[in-house]
Amino acid sequence: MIQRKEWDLSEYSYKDPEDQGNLYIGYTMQVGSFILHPKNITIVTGAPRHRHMGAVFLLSQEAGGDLRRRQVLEGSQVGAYFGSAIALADLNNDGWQDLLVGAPYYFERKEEVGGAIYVFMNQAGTSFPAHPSLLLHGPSGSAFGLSVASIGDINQDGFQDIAVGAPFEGLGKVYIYHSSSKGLLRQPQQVIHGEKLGLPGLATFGYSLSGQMDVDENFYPDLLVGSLSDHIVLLRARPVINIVHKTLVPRPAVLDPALCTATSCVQVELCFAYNQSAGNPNYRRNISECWGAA
Ligand SMILES: [Ca+2]
Ligand SMILES: [Ca+2]
Repeated sequence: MIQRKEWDLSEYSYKDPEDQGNLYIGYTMQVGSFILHPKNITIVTGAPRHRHMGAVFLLSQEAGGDLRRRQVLEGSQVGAYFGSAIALADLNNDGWQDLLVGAPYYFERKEEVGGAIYVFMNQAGTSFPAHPSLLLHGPSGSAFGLSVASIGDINQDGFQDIAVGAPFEGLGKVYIYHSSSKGLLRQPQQVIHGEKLGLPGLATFGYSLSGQMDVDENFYPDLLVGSLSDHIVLLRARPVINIVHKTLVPRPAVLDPALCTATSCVQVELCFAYNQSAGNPNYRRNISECWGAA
């Protein structure tokens, strides 16, 4: 690994003590703090051919340019390509980054399962459990988990949300999951179907994902979805609006056609106010509207 600093390059290398070769370490990679240390960064990298089952390596930087192996999370099925997609997100909001690992070729023949996401909850920076706390599956042949991304808090409830691609399910689907203080919720909150986007030629929708950017500046993070068919789709998160007061007052309350004029028969006054969770503590906007119509 080469890390660019301000003016120079720092080179760190990892030498596998078992030297198996061809494990494809570095196939995908995430770097951050609050993984195994509050300040020091941990490198999380997938090796989908490790012992034919796949693995995710957690490495720390050591003095002298070495990367030290801190933990290895291993896949559970030959050929599932465990570790070919990874994402970090603090799902339960305890301050520590949790880990999601894709295994898109996982299958269970009898249950018609194809593709999996393993969810590993961080044990307060000490380590990750060897077995996932939650295993999500897609349908047969979907390659569910070929992509996974942390997409920010799209519903502004204080918990990070996750997108998972299943690019071979029909024209491709993207599953949106919310989380809570207990971690990721098992049932998807939303499934976005490539078929319903009405884009001619679209296929393999959800092959890649990139989240957390607010491109339209409405304080909600948006999501980019890639494909192999020359399409990139931008999905913009909509604001969550709560109507807090509303009144509807017709005058007169009882209509008398004899009192109608040529231009007016009844007057209606509609008033309402709403608030909007914007996720930005500096965002303040009081909006109230009042209309009268005759
Ligand atoms: Ca956490
Ligand atoms: Ca959320």
